[in-house]
Amino acid sequence: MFSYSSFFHLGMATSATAQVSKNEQIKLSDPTLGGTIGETLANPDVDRFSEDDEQFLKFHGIYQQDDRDKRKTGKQYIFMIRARITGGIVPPEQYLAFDDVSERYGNQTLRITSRQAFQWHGVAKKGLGPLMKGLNEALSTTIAACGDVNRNVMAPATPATTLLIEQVHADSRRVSDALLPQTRAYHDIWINGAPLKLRPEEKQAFEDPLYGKTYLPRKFKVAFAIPPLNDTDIFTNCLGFVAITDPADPTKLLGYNLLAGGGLAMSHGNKETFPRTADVIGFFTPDRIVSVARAVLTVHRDFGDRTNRRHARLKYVLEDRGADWFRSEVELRTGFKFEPARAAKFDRQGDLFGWHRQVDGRQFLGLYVETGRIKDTPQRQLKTALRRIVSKHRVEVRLTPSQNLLLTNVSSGQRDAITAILAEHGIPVENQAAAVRRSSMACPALPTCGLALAESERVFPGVLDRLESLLGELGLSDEDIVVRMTGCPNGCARPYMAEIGLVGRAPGKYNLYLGGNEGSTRLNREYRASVKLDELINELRPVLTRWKYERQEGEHFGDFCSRIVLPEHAAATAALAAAQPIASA
Ligand code: SRM
Ligand code: SF4
Repeated sequence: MFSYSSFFHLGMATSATAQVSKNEQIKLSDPTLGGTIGETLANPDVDRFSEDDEQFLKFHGIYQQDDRDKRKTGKQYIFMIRARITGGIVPPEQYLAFDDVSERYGNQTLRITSRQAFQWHGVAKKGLGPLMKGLNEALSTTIAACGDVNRNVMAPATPATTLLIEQVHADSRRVSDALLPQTRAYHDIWINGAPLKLRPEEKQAFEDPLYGKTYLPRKFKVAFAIPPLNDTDIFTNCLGFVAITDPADPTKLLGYNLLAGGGLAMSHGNKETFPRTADVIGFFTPDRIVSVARAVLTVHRDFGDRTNRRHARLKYVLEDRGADWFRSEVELRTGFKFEPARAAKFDRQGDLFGWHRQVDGRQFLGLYVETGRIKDTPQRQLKTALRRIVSKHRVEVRLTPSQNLLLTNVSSGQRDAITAILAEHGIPVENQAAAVRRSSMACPALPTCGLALAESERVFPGVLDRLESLLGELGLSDEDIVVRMTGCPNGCARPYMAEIGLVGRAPGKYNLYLGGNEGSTRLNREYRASVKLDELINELRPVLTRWKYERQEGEHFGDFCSRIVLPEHAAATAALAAAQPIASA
């Protein structure tokens, strides 16, 4: 039988030891991933972890950051903690514990991420241990929420559509569990509070049964989707499972189409890095899902580039070696052949807002959360309202991949009381926000993200205000346009799939992308570079105006841009380039 770990020793990584990246050397120095985290945690005289421990901490779901607003007075270290919440499902007791630790040790906000998880920001070092303990006592975990491992597995959030969702969620948990790293360091440090005292050679002797000694060359992302709803942005994941149902019985899961090689990050000015949508590899039955997931992950483990972290994602393996090679490699590891992919069509994304009936007869409420940040403001006390609702009514919370939230499993007797609590805190359940707002996302960027080149979450509401008034002026207020903004080209809010994507280039400047589609199956393209924040709306005005007058019946903004605006733009750019030598001659 094929052994996952044996393959690793044949892989590219070990044969190229001389050139492997610094991160590879750090992982190899302590495959338990414990580093000296426990010792530093116990030392009250230091406010930060070493550079090596910073890398190990990521595997524990923790980022060492500093408040970039305060850099002028010297670095003030803070921590960001990310939970692992498969499919975004948060039972009521857990939600209350999450809220509690955010109040006590964080910055009094809870941040819903673009992968259905929660983040706590602004945690001081002395609060780190208690916060982690609080999360683990609530039977949650942060292990492998970050780092060169499989991250939070996404699955459709909305319980309204089909009974199939329960089966798909069960499979997402099986995959998530099967891809967890096995090191005991997490448990020893954060739960037992007593890191194992191992000698360096003992640490180096540890080998994870799936990941080997050096884990993956880079992060690995998995999502599930049930067509026609692409709420998990399935084509942007390293590994995607598309549920295929029996045409005669839509509640019967026949199997999954396997997608592989999606990923979004790029670097400005580096053409060797690019966003990529996943390839469709083939169909298989649900009983094989764990074996397929492990096989895809180990292909990444063994063939991913360990010398250059900018080229280390699975998408580059697919790009460089091709989907046919990849299929054969996965088949070799699973021991079965894929059937041809079954027909599957995605035609929409996003969430349902307001009250809806679940398939089991109960109800759920979709709530828009601006930039995913659950907080209290003078106008809207969303955090307090949710705490009150969950304490009193014990409803489940579901996080969506578009940074929104659902309150699920609500009985008809609870519905009016929940609506009333929300109203008391300034939150309507009908007409929660304009259509363009509800389809929007932004990444955190400044002041916490160390990689941000420009603002995102903090300026996004203002950008949406101006876009909303422009759409109003043009009589397009009811139009649903997917808008996403990030503070750098890493693409954490998946801007390259949006109808309008804004990507930070430098302080106050953004590249403007147009042309994503409703089903989120198509990448957009750059339309303007380095646009000043104040100029963004002026750039969009003529394009939106043309859309209003020239679109075909029912044509979405992204489709119009893809059909008309981008080809014209490409032709004009080519003409300009052709004219250049003449002009300079
Ligand atoms: Fe991300 C790094 C936030 C989803 C691509 N991402 C970061 C860090 C941890 C910055 C860092 O490394 O120091 C950001 C923390 C900021 C902060 O202060 O909170 C960060 N990423 C986020 C979140 C919170 C954005 C959000 O608005 O919700 C998302 C957390 C998801 C989760 O729960 O696991 C988040 N990041 C994504 C996505 C979207 C997705 O996965 O669906 C992407 C693009 C898809 C992809 O992976 O290709 C993404 N993040 C990156 C990258 C580029 C990776 C690469 O291939 O080069 C980095 C940088 C890195 O890893 O070196 C990054
Ligand atoms: Fe930070 Fe860039 Fe991700 Fe935004 S897109 S959170 S700026 S890494």
